[in-house]
Amino acid sequence: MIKSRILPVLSSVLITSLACLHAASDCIRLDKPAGNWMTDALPVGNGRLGAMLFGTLETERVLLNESSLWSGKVDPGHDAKLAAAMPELRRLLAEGRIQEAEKLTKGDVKRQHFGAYQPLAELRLKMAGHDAAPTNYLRKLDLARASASVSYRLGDTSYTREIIASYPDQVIAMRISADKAASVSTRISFNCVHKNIRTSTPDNRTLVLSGTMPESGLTWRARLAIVADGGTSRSDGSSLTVEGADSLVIFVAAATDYAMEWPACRKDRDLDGITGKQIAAAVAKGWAKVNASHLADYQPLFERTRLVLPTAEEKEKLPADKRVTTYAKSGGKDPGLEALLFHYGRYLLISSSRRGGLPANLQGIWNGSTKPAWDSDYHTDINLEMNYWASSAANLSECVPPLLDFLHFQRKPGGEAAKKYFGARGFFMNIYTNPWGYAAPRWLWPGATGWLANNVYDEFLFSGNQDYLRDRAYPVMKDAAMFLSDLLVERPDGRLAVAPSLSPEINFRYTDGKSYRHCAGAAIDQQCAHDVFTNTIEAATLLGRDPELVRELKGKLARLAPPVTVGSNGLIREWPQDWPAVDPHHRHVSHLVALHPGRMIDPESTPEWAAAAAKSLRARGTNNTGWGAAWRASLWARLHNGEEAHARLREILRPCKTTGIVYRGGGGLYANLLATHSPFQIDANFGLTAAVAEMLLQSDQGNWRDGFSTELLPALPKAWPEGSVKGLRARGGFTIDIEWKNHKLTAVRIHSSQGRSIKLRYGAVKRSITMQPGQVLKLNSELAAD
Ligand code: FUC
Repeated sequence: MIKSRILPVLSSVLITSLACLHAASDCIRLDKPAGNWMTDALPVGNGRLGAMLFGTLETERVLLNESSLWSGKVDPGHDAKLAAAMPELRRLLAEGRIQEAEKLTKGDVKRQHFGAYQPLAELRLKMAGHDAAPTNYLRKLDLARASASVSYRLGDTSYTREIIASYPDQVIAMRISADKAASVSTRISFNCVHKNIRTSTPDNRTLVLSGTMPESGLTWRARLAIVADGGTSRSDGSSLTVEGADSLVIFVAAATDYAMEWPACRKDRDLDGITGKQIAAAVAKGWAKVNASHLADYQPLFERTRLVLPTAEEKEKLPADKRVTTYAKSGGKDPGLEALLFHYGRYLLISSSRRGGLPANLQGIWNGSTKPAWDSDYHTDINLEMNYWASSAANLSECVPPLLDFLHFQRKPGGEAAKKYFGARGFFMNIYTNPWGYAAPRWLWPGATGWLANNVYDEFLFSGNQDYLRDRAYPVMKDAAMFLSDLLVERPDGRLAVAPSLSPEINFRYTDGKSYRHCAGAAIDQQCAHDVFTNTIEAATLLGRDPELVRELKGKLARLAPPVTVGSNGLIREWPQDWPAVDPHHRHVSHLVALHPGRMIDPESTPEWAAAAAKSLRARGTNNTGWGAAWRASLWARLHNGEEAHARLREILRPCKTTGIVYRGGGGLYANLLATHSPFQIDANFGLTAAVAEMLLQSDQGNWRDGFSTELLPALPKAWPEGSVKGLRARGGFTIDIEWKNHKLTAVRIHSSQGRSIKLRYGAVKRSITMQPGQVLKLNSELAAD
């Protein structure tokens, strides 16, 4: 034990000086206009409203999104035959009669009105006098200010367009300015691909677009207002025209009548009133104050975590697409780009997931297509989970509420499905779902609720916020635990296994040489059940709740078929027997949930499992899709293998050349640094941030009562000889800053919000420290007080 020293928080910030020197590293620069929203346009968002700036000269295009604008409608998808067959199906699986059971899984679950996440409209600005070729063209996304901009020179006039999405004011705001008076003339309109729309211009400064989605009747509104400095403005029913202004500000508000309320999923809302108020308030405040409120809201979130990986200055000035190409060609020699992507993941999460909106979907909130890949939905077999891995470790609790709201909502349709199909308590979530609460078991995979419940418990372990645990996380955990408890069947050996069960999206080759999917007790489901039972027992005990459930779960845990087993080939078993994978290089590595994000496998406490996990990862191959690479980076980090983790990051940091769906060998980045599967799928942006955090700090071993072992720089790759990170979180309510040089730790700063004990570890050096709430400690490379 070392003696602790209380230091004032502000005076002991180690890293700020370094961070200030690296302002350029916060920018994604591009040297040409966007041709395509997906690959080139620059995203801003306030959690609910998203916008993408094209920076096109003559006709500026800004793609607009609202997080609840979905096609489709509530779709029960009921299949009475499957529901009736379920008891028999579960019995056959329990007895290991795979072939007979598989036949009963071929039900007829409907998926007729699932819908897809929709773009709202495009804002178009037809700029007068913009037909010449520009000079000094620069398009830039400034992560530190959460603003996208384009600047260029035409003749002797310099122009700038800047766009932000404000959370406090709930508007998108855009400012167009020039360095010569009366140079801003433009015609403003909405370009919208939806049917059932209507445009109106109630006055010369207001443009309104109204729409109704055909299947659900969901109504929506986009309201735009302009504030011109000088010049004149007029309207014609579908556009506004500004002539000769010195500068121009455009505010856009948007809303739908969607509500996360089951079963209606809609609520009477005065959309004109809501958007009208938002616009009036923004107009009254003006650009400067709206921007100031935006920065006051955004910057504390963004700035609380800062990673510095020194890099050659000239690299920071490269256009992002060239920078990625240079990185890939040089075999990864630009740590600053990796740091930029770490920050980009945080930026994107702050921009796509704030209280009051839906959680970040497969594309966050940025979609320009009526038929986006995988409907830009919520996939629960890795994607939704991965979207929220970074929120805990990379210090963004404020981004978690939409996920909790969504899960609370899903408890209702999912509760009906649990009862109807499985006769179970709790709730079921299909492998994909939507804001319409789609909960029909198209896939007979019951692990989603457990996996997501473990995600949200993890947020408590990091923050230590007991109100959050009691009111938000625990009800979800309890329902998930009861659901998986009720799904257990007894195998002939007396052990309990989840049934029906499968390993998402991958089949096994059974003894008859044929491909099957369903079994009792696939590894992922046993692992999710083990973790959700353990976590629920821990949480219920802490909260003094549900003693009977605790007894039940303890009993089930004692009889649970082992969640982690090693097969005769030395790999972690994915199914209960040594059945080989039909596709041994499949992108999903579901059987390794126990290593990450789970906490069962660890190089020190379970070395044999860790060796089998490493072997399993190698066997699955490299050259992965975006999220596949990001997950593997976190998995290798947990195995303390910084080189493999870094190699997986490098798989993400390469140019992506296609916008089509690629299942194998996909991945990479577009010019706007959005990650791809391909096509664009935001999980790898978030997953990369989580993986980098995991490489620098790990606190997975331990529990809330006894504290967590917290490992500094557990998977530092050779490519990062020097650097610093500020504001990463460790389980137990700690925030940690780390500096290193020549691959060695040089300084640590720890802040405790809860005043608990922490077992610190750097290589062979270990120290246990008990801290007071609010205490800050500075330690040296020997983990001694500095
Ligand atoms: C899962 C993955 C796919 C894709 C989709 C959105 O189904 O297997 O690769 O990421 O989600």
